Amino acid sequence: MEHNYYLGLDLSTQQLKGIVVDDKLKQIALEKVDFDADFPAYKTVKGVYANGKEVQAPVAMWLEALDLLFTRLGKVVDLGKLHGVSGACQQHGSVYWNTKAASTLGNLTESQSLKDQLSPAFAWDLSPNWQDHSTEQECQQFEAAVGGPDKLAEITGSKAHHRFTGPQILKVKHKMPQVYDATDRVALVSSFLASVLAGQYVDIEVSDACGMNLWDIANRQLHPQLLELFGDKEGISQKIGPINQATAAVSKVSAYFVQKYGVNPDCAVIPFTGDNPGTILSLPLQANDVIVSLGTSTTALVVTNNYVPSPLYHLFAHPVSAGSYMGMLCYCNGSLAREKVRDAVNGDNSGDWTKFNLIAQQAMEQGKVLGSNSDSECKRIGFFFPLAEIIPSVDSCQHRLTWRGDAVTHDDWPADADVLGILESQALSIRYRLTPMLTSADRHPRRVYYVGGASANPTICAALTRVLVPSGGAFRVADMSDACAFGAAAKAAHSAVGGQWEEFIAQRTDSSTFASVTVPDGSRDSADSYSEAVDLFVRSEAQCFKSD
Ligand code: ADP
Ligand code: XUL
Repeated sequence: MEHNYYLGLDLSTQQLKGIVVDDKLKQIALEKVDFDADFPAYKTVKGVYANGKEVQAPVAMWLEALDLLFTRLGKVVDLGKLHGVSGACQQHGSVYWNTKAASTLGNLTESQSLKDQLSPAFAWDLSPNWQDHSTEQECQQFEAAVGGPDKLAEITGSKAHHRFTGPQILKVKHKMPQVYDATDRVALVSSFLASVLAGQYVDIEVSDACGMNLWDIANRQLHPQLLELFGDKEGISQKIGPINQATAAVSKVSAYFVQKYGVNPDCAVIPFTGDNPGTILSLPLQANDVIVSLGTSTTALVVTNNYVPSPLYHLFAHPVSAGSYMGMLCYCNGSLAREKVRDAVNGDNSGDWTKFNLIAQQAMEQGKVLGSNSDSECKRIGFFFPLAEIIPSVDSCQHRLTWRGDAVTHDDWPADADVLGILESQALSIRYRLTPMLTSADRHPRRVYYVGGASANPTICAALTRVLVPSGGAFRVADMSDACAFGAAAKAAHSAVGGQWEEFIAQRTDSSTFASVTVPDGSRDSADSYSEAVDLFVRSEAQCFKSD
């Protein structure tokens, strides 16, 4: 049988990636364009220009990258079989189209490059990147406009963040009024790329819109008081355009790609989303499932039906399932903090995890919880933040608390206790923050999937799993480096057949490739050894971080 193909694009900070899959989501091709290496003329460093607090990327480079990616894909795959394209792009970035854009997009000719044709269609040749943190003044205005960070988080799913698009657009209005005035449409990186593929403006997609600090999630509208900040509510609403909640195709692909690269003229463009929402589309997640990314930093993504916003994390509308959400917890201190403990117990810088794992394994086999067995009065909770932390929002610090009943002392631990201490503390913070978002009867996650560097370590994953107590098991997923491009390809393929997303992705995932996480025997005396530990964790946070 002839298979249709679907393309998922990932326009990230350093590269543009394309994955082609068939309708069973089997990978057919993967090609990449590396911005620094493929386009040295732009002189970007890791894909951006960093100048103090401002971090920006040249939009023309992305256009060149798109032409190059299609050239590369065309060499390895029959693009005539492409029936759909979607994307998952770096979040928060914005692209400023001018009044020439709509007609230029609609009249692209194959005889010239995208860059040559579209460069005159921008009011600004740069796009602020998510690493930009130059919008302090605008962030304060956003929070003040609605009554503070809690209120802004309640409305938009996040408190004000420097990188979020609303404050970034407002800064453009303040600092470059001529750019703002010349702007016909402000796109997110996702809707910008979709628009080039479609040869017409494509609306901003709802999940990615939640990274703007402008979208009122419950009332499904741009929030009027926040729009007021721009002086002209009508004007800014028109520049942003409608927010699209549809998963269906928004158009056919532009004739440019048909004529130049042989893309099937029936190839549909399906709304593009952000890279984090794209990531949750790469695994067979259901409500209450969690991805824990154990990279340099720790990120936890949860699929939830409960909208429980907090200034400490982010909530986004789900990119496919209406009425569902994605919660995102971003911690600064992840692997680096664990490495410090590892080096301390090793007494050297060998980078070997053997001793760290052995100590953790023994503690788990002995059924230790908070550093001691259940009959002991003494319980240890530590905070290991060699870098300033986001959750909670505190400067670099370290605390080791020992509780005996209600009495607490500081810093009387043996060094080895840091091993279980850091793993418990990292997991308890995730557990405490996830619980309100979970709708399962036991308020536990269904499944937990570990990804990223430290997911290679079964002992670390077991220790975290012991705290998180998922009812449906925990799994280590080997390689998620292409997850958001794959998630976008899956979104495109799903759009062609429709139906329930969870069923679609589950039927097309080979779960036998996931490694099951086994928690050592000693931990099984009770199904949830940590239920009481959460309270003590919260009290410990209050002790150490009084203002939070
Ligand atoms: P990034 O988030 O920068 O993409 P990775 O996902 O590659 O990084 O994660 C890198 C981290 O993974 C390293 O800092 C290292 O501490 C951790 N890591 C890699 N292998 C192991 C292991 N076997 N045990 C524990 N940690 C590991
Ligand atoms: C999320 C964020 C980053 C970018 C990376 O809020 O800023 O994850 O999406 O591309």
